[in-house]
Amino acid sequence: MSSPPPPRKGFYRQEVTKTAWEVRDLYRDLQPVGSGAYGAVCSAIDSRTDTKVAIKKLYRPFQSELFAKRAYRELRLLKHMRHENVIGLLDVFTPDDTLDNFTDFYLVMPFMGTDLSKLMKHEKLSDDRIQFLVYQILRGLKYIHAAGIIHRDLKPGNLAVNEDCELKILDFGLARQTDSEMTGYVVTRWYRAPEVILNWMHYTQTDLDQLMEIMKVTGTPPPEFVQRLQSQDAKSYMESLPELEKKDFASVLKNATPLAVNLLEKMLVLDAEKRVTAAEALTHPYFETVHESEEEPQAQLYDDSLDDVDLTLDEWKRVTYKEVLSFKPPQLPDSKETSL
Ligand code: N58
Repeated sequence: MSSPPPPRKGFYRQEVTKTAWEVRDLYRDLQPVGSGAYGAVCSAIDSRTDTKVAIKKLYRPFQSELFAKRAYRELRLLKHMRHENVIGLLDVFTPDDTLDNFTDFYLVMPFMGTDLSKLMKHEKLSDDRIQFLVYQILRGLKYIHAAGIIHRDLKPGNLAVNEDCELKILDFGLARQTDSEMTGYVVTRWYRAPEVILNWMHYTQTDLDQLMEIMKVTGTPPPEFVQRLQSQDAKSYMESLPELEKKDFASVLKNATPLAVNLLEKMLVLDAEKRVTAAEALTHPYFETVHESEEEPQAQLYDDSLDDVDLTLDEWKRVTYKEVLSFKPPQLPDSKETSL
């Protein structure tokens, strides 16, 4: 048997939990942190800055057109994001030296130690921390929305947090949620927006139960809302419901401060067209004490024209390879020596 070719210059090979990783020399001390159907993640140290990074290796991204489209979209989305409160790319590389040999690529991003789901399990958050976290979520969302992107799976597990309580929105998406993981009294289904249930779900009992839980608080919507629904099934279901009145939020949210209740009344509106936007919510008096300058990095519109097209595997490879090679790293903070 012939031995495998040596690693590409500037790269080294290492086995991590039974898979071969081939990464740039500058990323040291690979440690597995998670895996799923779509890929695996390691932490590593970026030896240029001595900072911890997360490296995602996609699992056989070109095994099918569907995987390839997903991989391409993730790369494009991450390349686009440049905001403190949204995960962004520090680097992307492939150990493969030509387009013909292109089979793998690796995404490098800042390492985030925990997420809001874990944080909430371990400790009770103070009002001040909640305010700072919600402020950062809305700043990130405002940016994502300004780019024309909708996050359809915003939940505590997709809100990464570090030791300094700094938050970044991401989308782990390492595996698809199974139907059984979405059934019963489980948090995985609590964070679905009503419009996601009404527009994208298949009206299984679980989806409808969740929608009912929402409407027990928000009340059932007026007929003009039901008329606007796209699906006839959704319309018929909504028309079959008895009318429910909106609850008084202050009596549902007994521990929330009056300003927090007032903001939540505006955010938890069933009809997305009547709900406050992230940008509007940021101007709410609840944030008066954390609101810094209005100066925000302006989002460029994300070009999604390739997100919904069908390409052959070779075409997905070509466009993805081109995106890998054209990546320009964000400005590294100046080292003490060069900034003098
Ligand atoms: O977050 C992603 N991908 C991603 C982000 C987005 C939005 C938020 C811009 C819409 N879409 N998609 C597809 N990928 C990703 C997330 C987490 C890890 C790896 C990749 S793992 C990790 C990251 C940082 N620290 C620790 C672990």
